[in-house]
Amino acid sequence: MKNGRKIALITGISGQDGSYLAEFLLKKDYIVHGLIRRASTFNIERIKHLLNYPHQDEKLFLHYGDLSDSGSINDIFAKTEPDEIYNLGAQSHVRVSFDVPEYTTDVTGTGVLRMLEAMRRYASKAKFYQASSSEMFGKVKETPQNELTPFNAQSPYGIAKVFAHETACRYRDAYGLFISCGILFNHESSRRGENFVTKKIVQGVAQIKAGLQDKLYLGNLSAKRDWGYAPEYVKAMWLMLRQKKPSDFVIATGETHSVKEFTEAAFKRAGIKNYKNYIGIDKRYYRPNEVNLLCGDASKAKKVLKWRPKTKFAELVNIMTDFELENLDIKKLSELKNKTHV
Ligand code: NAP
Ligand code: F7E
Repeated sequence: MKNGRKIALITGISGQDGSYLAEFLLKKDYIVHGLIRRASTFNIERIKHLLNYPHQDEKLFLHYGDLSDSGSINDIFAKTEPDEIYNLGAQSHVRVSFDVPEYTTDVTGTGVLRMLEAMRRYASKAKFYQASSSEMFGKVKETPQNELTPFNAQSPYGIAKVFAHETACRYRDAYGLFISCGILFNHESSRRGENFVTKKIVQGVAQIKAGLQDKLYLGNLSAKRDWGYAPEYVKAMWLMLRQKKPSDFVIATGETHSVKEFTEAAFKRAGIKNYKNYIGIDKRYYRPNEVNLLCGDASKAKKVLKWRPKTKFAELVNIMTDFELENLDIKKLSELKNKTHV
C-alpha cells in the first residue's frame, strides 16, 4: 500500500489481458506496475493510452524484465512491494509452442516458479493470481470441464501451464501463500493477438470485404472452443483475489462452437455471402497434436465469485467483426496481406 492505495504488479501487461486488467485496476485507483520485455520495437500499443491516465500521477509504471530472468523479477518485487501480483506473462501461442518448446517451457512454466520464489522472499503477504489455461485439459477426460477434471495437456504450452499450475498450488499449500489460479477458457477481443484464430478470421473478413484479399487460409475448422469476452474475464481475476481463501476457478461461458461456425458467423456479419468460396485450408496451421473440444463449467465461479459471462458467442463474433470493419486501415491491411500467420 502507498498512501492508502493498493499496489498491483502485472506481468504480461502489454498483452490482451494485461491491458484490460491494467485499465480495470487503474479505474479502481490502484498503483499499477507492469513488467515489459525489451523488443526491437517498443511494444506497448495496447497500453499506451494508459500512460497518461487522466488526472493522476503515480499511476502506471513500466519496468524492463523477463520471466526467464530471475534477477529482474526479484528486483521488481523488491522495488515495487506489491499487494497483488497478476502473473499473465507467457509465450501463449499453442502452435508456436511446438516450434519453440524449450523456450515456452522456460517462460510459461519455469517463469512461474521464478515469480513464486520472488513472492516467497519479497512479498509473502501479497495475493498472487496465476493465469492457468483450459489447454491443461487437452484431450479432455470429461465434458464440460471443471476444477476437478484431470489434466491431459497435448502441447508444450499446455504442459508448461500444468507445471505452472501445480507449482502454484503446491506453493500455496507448502508456504501458506495466497495464490489463486484462474483456469480460463479462450477469451477474445479486438485486442487479441493477430495470429490467434478469431482475430485472424475477423481481419481476413475485413480484408476480403475491402477487396484486399481473395482467400482466408485456415487450419483445422472442426476444432471447438468455449470463447468468451476478455474484459469480463479480467474482472474474474480480480474477484479471485477478493476472497477470504485462495482457490482455483474455471472461467468459461459453457458454450462450445467450432472454428467453422466462427468463420461462418463473421462472414455473415460482414454481409458476405457464400463464405466457403473465400476459405482455403493450409496444413501449416494444423498442430502436431490438436485439442478437439473445450467446454467449461464455471459453476464454482458463479457461486463463489458471483461472476457470470455476459457476452456469448454470437455477440463476441459481432463485436470483433464490427471492430475490424470500422477500423479498416487500408495501409495496415495491405501490410497484413503479405504477413505469414500461424
Ligand atoms: P498475450 O496477448 O499473448 O500476452 C502475453 C504477454 O506475455 C505479453 O505481454 C508478452 O509480452 C508477455 N511475455 C511473453 N514472453 C514473456 C517473457 N519472456 N517475459 C515477460 N513477459 C513475456 O496473452 P493473453 O491472451 O493476454 O493471455 C494472458 C495470460 O493468460 C497468458 O499467460 C496466457 O497463456 C493465459 N491464457 C490466455 C487465454 C486466452 O484465451 N487469451 C486463456 C487461458 C490462459 P510482449 O507483448 O512483449 O510479447
Ligand atoms: O486456436 C484452430 C486451432 O490459436 C484455436 C491461447 O490463448 O486459448 C488459446 O489457444 C483453434 C485451434 O487458440 C487456425 O487448431 C484453425 O484448435 O486461436 P487459437 P488456442 O490454441 O485455443 C487457450 C485457452 C490458451 O491458453 C492459449 O494461450 O483454432 N485453428 N485454423 C487455427 N488457429 C490458429 N491460430 N490459426 C489458424 O489459422
